[in-house]
Amino acid sequence: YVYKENRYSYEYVVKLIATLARNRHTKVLVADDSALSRKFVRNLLELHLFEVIEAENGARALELLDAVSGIRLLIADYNMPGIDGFELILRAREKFSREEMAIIGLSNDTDETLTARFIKNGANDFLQKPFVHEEFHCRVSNTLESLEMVRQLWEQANLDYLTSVYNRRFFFNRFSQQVPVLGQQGASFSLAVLDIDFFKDVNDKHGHDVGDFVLTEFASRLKQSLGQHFTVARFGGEEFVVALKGLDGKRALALMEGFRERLAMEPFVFGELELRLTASIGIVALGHDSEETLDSLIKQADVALYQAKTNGRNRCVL
Ligand code: GH3
Ligand code: MG
Ligand code: MG
Ligand code: MG
Repeated sequence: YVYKENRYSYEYVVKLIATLARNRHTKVLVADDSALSRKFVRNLLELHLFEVIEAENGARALELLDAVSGIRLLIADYNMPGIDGFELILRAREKFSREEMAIIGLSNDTDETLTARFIKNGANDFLQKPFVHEEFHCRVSNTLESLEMVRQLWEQANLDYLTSVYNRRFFFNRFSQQVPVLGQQGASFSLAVLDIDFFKDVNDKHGHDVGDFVLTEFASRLKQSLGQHFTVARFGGEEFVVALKGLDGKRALALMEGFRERLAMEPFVFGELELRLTASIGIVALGHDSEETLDSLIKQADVALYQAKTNGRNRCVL
């Protein structure tokens, strides 16, 4: 219909359909004290199938950002009583990075410095009220498109391509500076290195596809078993590392023992195949007042892992 009526190019229409399909699951929070303005923006967004959430002031917007997960775009009016658009954006950016959420500022103020100020505070773009329908949609789709590109780049740089858990690069970025600080604070922190036992046999007997399936399933079981609180990374091959922030050696050992036992009990099912697999786990705890680094911790965990392997596999060594 759009194609015929507007004589858009075929490519444009294909892109539009893809965009609409994506928008359907995209949550947008509209923070504006004017009910009329909110309704206007809501209508424009709904025309393009976005899921719209409204906040009548800055404080409510912050509440909703906490309560509702997966908001991809915040449209924030500048003039609002209490927390205004600037403060809202500053506070929203403390919680949501540019990879997670885009922000567009709005105002009917004619102050020419507003655009720059909004963007300096963390907005991706700015729109002057009143705006026309077409401009609004161009800005929104450009902003979301670049958000998607940044997110994809971020994923390619930080996630393991096969299992989607974090990769080595992410793990080092997150923890190499933290470990010395945690050590000085005397905080509890443990690290576990896991290696699947006789994994090469899986590849040799059943092929690489089954090997890949096992790695993916192993990673997701590990993540599920540990919960959101701990960081799981694949360091390469069939070796995974877990950061157990807040856990001393004893508690880390108990947690990893639980995982190891469940792993050994529940076979991996791939079509007709039922594979029983075990893993060996090396654990190290950060000592109090230590001058440990992430590298030194990993080395020690590797030594413990080697012990677990030579002592007969399917065990944890602390
Ligand atoms: P051990 O109990 O001593 O750990 O023995 P193992 O067979 O698990 O260990 P080894 O290091 O000898 O073999 C690891 C194998 O993992 C060899 C390699 O081909 C395989 N591998 C590494 N990366 C991948 C991958 O991405 N996919 C698949 N399918 N296999 C992989
Ligand atoms: Mg206002
Ligand atoms: Mg192995
Ligand atoms: Mg290995």
